[in-house]
Amino acid sequence: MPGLTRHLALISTKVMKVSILMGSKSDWDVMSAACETLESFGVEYEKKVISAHRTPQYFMEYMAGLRDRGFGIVIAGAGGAAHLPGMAAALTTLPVIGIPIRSKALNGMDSLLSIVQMPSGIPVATMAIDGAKNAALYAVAILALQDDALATKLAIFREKQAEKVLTTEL
Ligand code: AIR
Repeated sequence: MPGLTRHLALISTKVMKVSILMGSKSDWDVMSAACETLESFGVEYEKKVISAHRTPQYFMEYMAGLRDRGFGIVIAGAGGAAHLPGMAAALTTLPVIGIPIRSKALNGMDSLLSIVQMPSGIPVATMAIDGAKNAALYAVAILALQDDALATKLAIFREKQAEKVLTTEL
């Protein structure tokens, strides 16, 4: 393995995994963007349907083992009375990023307010309604604090994005 590649590979071993949770399979259309984005950065993740209301016991057991299994961040998407991100944050000291999923009845305002209005002491970094891509980018930014190779990938992503705007012709 050439010197630089070997060096980058060694740095990359420090990257922790991301746990992607969603309250229902019906959230997958939105949440898949988080998976695709993490894949494009080469960040390992696990995806899982888990519900604070429908599978409370399993949820608690799953959260208890996360840190020991090498996870560094939780991304949790849920709709309606969306307790998943807040409860996830209560059950781990890992950073939790919440995604309010657009609901039919209230267009996602219920999800947004359920997730964003966390009482003091247990924070959830709340994204926009259906903001799964940004959740993944935020996770990448956190992981990049300890990973130079990932930080470079993020900088390249930003450059390409800016280039796209600057070269837009109408
Ligand atoms: N949900 C599931 N358990 C607790 C909550 N808040 C959410 C899901 C989904 C919505 O309920 O995250 O957005 C509707 O789920 P379903 O399974 O009825 O389609």
